[in-house]
Amino acid sequence: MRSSAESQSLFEKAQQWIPGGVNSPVRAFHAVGGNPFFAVRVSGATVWDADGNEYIDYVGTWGPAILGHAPRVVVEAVKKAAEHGTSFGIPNPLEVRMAELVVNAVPSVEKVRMCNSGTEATMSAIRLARGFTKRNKIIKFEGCYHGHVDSLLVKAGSGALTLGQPDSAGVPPEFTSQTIVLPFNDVETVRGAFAEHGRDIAGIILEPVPANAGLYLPRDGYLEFLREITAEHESLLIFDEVMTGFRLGLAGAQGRFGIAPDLSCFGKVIGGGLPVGAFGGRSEIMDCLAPAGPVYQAGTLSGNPLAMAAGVAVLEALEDGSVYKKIDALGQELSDGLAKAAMAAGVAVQLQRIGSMSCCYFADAPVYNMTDAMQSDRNRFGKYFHGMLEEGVYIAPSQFEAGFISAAHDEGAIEETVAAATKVMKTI
Ligand code: KE4
Repeated sequence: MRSSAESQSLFEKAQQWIPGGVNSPVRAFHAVGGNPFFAVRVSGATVWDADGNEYIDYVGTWGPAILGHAPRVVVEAVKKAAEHGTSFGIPNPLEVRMAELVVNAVPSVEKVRMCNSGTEATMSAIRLARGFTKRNKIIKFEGCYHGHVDSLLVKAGSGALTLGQPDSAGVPPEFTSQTIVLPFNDVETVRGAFAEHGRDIAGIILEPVPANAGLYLPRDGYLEFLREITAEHESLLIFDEVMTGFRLGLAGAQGRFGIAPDLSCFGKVIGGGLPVGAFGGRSEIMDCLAPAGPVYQAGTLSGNPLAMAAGVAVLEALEDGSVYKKIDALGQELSDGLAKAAMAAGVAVQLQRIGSMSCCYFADAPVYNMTDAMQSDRNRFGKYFHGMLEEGVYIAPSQFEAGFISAAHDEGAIEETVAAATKVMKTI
């Protein structure tokens, strides 16, 4: 049995001063039961907790750690940048280099604005879409999570779904009255929404690969359909690539699926683990942003030199594409191994994967939307989570999250993980 005395003591103290003892809900283990461990160090594919336990980490700080934790290139870049100051609030060369890297990597992005989180990125992209089109309605999809933006916290995914609170307290109905929520992967309801509201729909925002209700893929032709119907009605197609951006390839999901959205949101990977978000798109849209245009958006720490240094180091390390080849191959191996483990134990699972992102649903049928995902056996998932933790493997503490492989994972880690799953699946 893993020792947890120090983490327990820290959690008791944390709960005195931090709501729920955590600074982000999904970390609290509510979906899987028990109390969270407290991390004290991460490196490569490993996390160490306050009691000295170590785990192979498949959460990767929820996506940013694509090179693994604390990669030398990032640590050195941040150290060097810190010697020159931690914040300027003045334009700096690193911001220009970051913008150049993003624009060169993502063909649909001609200009990009940095901010400090994925939430800020999607919130700003929505405002920009409304300002550019002079329309108000936004379509989002059940189970997609775009950060804690008031108008998008409606049937959201991730922690909102995990906590069974798809709609959040504190959001007045007026704030969501312009949000149309539809099932993902369903063409007819989108057609119906445009038939009813066509000229008032500013845009559609979606995760091109929804990974905040587990992970499911767009059905063949679905993204192309969204691209066509938004173009036909002069609405904007907004890809929330906070998770998939620079994770599924340099051009993210839009590169994999060959779709050019009008706006894209980024975060996670582009910050190398420091607080960063970004949104970008066609110049004619982006130039509506202050100070160039009438849509206001700002941030004290936007383009912060430390965050830019970390992000630039990561994107430059990804440029030759070798990391993607490695993590995609390891992703396939992991999914194949877990499928074998489940089969041997007679446990019904749906292993759903794209590149280095995956999810193991405890379900009998494939998952294509939030309704399907809700059929998964969350009780069994909780047992699996804790069983894997005991075996030294840390997966996301919720059925409604995705797992990530980094360039620091190797065959050995995958073999260890599959061996653990083979043992644990027999006990749940
Ligand atoms: P942040 O504000 O947390 O940086 O990004 C919000 C966001 C926006 N869009 C997508 C597709 C996202 O996945 C996220 C954040 N993802 C969650 C994990 N599913 C962050 C983890 C957390 O909330 O603690």
